[in-house]
Parts: sequence; structure tokens; C-alpha cells
Amino acid sequence: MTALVDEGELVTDLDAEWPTDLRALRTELTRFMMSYKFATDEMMTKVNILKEEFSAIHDYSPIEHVSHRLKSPEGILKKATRKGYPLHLEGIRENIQDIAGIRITCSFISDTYRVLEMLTSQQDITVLQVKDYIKNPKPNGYKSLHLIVAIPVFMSDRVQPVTVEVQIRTVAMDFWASLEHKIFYKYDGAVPTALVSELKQAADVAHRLDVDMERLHDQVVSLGTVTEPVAQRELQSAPNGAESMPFPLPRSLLEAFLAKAV
Ligand code: 0O2
Repeated sequence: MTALVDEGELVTDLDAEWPTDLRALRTELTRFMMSYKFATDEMMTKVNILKEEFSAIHDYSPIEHVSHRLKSPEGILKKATRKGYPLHLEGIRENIQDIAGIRITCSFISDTYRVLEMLTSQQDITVLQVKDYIKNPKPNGYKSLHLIVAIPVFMSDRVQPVTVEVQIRTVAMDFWASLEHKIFYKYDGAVPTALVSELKQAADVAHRLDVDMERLHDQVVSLGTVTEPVAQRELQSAPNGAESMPFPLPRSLLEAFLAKAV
């Protein structure tokens, strides 16, 4: 185990009778889990900044939805045991890279790559692994971009690099994966062959939908009606201010800016 720190810090009166080593382990495990929670918070902030910025400046954001999950200590122990990893925190930190997970759902396939590029080019993110299950789907039809990154978490006494798994997929891929996940667990992994085959067909249909929707979207964009900046539209259509903007920018203020700029 790593050095024990601030033993007893998290102890309440109720469990003062716990043995010292258990209390110390609890403190250590709590710190361990917190580092993943903080890494998740940081990644969520990054993704939400991209989402908000796009929504404010363009007609649509490439990010439809973002969710996160933290593996439970029980889940971590189960995975470490199943995979035969050393059962101490360094071993777990080194080997289990999906304790913190972020899932980003995008409108179109090109958006998944755009989001991947935007995240991996950020200076404080270290890319450890990229798996492209969109170009190379799993045999069952599963598609997604998988990314393992390390992000620095600034604690009170040290900087801890923490890994986060990021899954990026379209709405259609997400719909398919959620259902497949349920079916997989329902059959405890032994999904009947007929159902496996139907799922593969459904994945192909979902892919065709993704391709068709993106083509239609591109056609609409080429008509010039989708990517017009919001600020410009607001000037034309909302004379008394723009409620959809993150900050109040009334027409009179924008006109004053323009007048000064000339
Ligand atoms: P959960 O509950 O979603 O976290 P690993 O087992 O993670 O060490 P692996 O299998 O090489 O290594 O990782 P991979 O392929 O990157 O997949 C990790 C995660 O992707 C899974 O996590 C799922 O969330 C998702 N995933 C991968 N393959 C499939 C699939 O065929 N169907 C569905 N629905 N999801 C998939 P967990 O830990 O399995 O589950």
C-alpha cells in the first residue's frame, strides 16, 4: 500500500472503535476514490465548456449529451481480482484505467472525431490510448471511440495524474449500445445466436441512419441556413435583446460596439 496519510482524519465518534489499520485503509481508499472523482469533475468541465461554447456561437453543438460514472470500490476490487491485477492501490491505479468514465454523445459521426480532436489537443491532457471502434467495429456491431487519458489533479499536497476513460459515440450508437448492454447482462453474456445476429443487423441499420442523417445535415448546411452565427441572427431578428444568448446583448449595445469599431 502507499504511505498512510493523516490517519484518523475521516473518523467519526461512531467508528472510533475500528482497528487503526482499517481506519487508515479507509482514509487511503477515500483519497484514492476522490482523485478519480476530481478527475471526472475536471473532464466534465472541459466537455461542458466545449458544449456551451458551441451552443452559444453556432446553431448546434457537436455534443448532444455528456454523462459520467465512477466505478464503485466493489466493482474495482471485482475487476482487479478477475483480471489478476495486484490488489494494492498502485497496482490498481496502474492497471485499471476505467475507474473514472465519461460518455459523450454526439449528433453525427464527424462530430465524434471533432470532439476527439478538441479533447486530445488540450495541453493538460495526456493521451494514453485511442481505440477507434467506429472505423473498426467489434464483431457484435459495437461502435464508439474509446480514449484513455491522464489528467493532472491538483491536491493539497501533490499533483496526481489520474486516468479517465472517455467514450465518444453518436446518438444511434449509444441507443444500440445501451440495449445490447442490457441484453448481454440479461443473458449473463451467453446471448442466443439469433439475437446476436439481430443485434448485428440493428447495428448496421443504426450506422446507415448515422450516414443518412449526416448527409441530410450537410445538405441543409450547404444551403447556408444552419451555421449562421447566433450573434448575427440576433441582430436581425431580436431587436430588444437576445434571450438565447448566455449574456444579455441588446441590439443597442451591439450597435454601440460597431459604431466605436468603425
Ligand atoms: P461498463 O459497465 O460500461 O463500464 P477492459 O475490460 O475495460 O479492461 P476492454 O474490453 O479491452 O478492456 O475495453 P474496451 O473494449 O475499451 O471496452 C470498455 C468499455 O466499452 C466497456 O466497459 C463498455 O462500457 C464499452 N463496451 C465495449 N465493448 C462493448 C460492447 O460490445 N457492447 C457494449 N454495450 N459496450 C461495450 P465495461 O467495463 O465492460 O462496462
